Amino acid sequence: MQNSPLQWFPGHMQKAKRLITENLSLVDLVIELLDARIPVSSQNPMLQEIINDKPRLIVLNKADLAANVENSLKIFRDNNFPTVAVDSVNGSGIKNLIAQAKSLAKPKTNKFSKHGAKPRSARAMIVGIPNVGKSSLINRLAGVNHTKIQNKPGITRAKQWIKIADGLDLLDMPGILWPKFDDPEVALKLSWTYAISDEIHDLEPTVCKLLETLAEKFPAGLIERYKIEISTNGHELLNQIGLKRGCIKKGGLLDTDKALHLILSEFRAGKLGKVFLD
Ligand SMILES: Nc1nc2c(ncn2[C@@H]2O[C@H](COP(=O)(O)OP(=O)(O)OP(=O)(O)O)[C@@H](O)[C@H]2O)c(=O)[nH]1
Ligand SMILES: [Mg+2]
Repeated sequence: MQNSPLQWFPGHMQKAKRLITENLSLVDLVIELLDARIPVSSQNPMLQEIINDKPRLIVLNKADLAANVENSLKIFRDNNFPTVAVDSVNGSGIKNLIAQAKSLAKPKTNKFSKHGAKPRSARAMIVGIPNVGKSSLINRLAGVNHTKIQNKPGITRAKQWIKIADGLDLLDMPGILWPKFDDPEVALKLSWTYAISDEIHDLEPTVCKLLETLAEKFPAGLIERYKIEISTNGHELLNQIGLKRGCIKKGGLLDTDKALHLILSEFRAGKLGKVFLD
């Protein structure tokens, strides 16, 4: 069982922090990977403190699944955080990411170009909460599938430098940061997007709340996918979807478990439309 709040007791947080701190001295900048659907909720509360004055590039990943991406970019940039949006699976935004990373490292790399020598490559490391797409981004940047990827939180392992482009090297060991567990609203969003694993919470209230939120903010996706009547009651929505999609037990009763998993997996795959939940 990876990535439960139990895994992240204070000793583990200290260890995660230490691993990042150790690598920090090796890099010129930190790439902070966030989920574009929940760019605030997917931030680690202590990152700023951990990386201190090291240049930071914010990357809004899974932009293909997110609404309001331009607005999110604007908010971060207006607050003086260099920020780009990417889709690590299909590769959109990656060129811009590389350019921005190199540019942020310039003050450091240029120091080595005195006397006309070629500046050394910029060095970066990726950090982010579980399942945000760290391995996918590394693979996309590296252009080869040598990092283990799986849609399950907490499986990243490895360590070496990868040459990404002319002038950019990446540490092939992302920093795994703990998600925000304290605020129940935030924890809910992290469960929906699978930064917190399904085994450790009760799926029914989680999914009902997701359906209520989607019905309120993004009803078109629900209607288009399931051809249901929009309601403000999550159980009512769950029931309608389950029955429509044949999640039925003997005797015609709703197979709740099957319906819950179906909805979560379709939501996470973007089949209910692009969303913004922060
Ligand atoms: N649609 C979409 N899916 C993505 C994107 N990036 C990653 N994913 C998916 O998100 C899931 C998690 O990706 P990983 O790259 O394994 O995430 P990670 O941060 O390395 O996860 P851990 O190592 O478990 O902490 C996988 O199913 C990926 O295919 C993206 O930009 N768009
Ligand atoms: Mg990984």
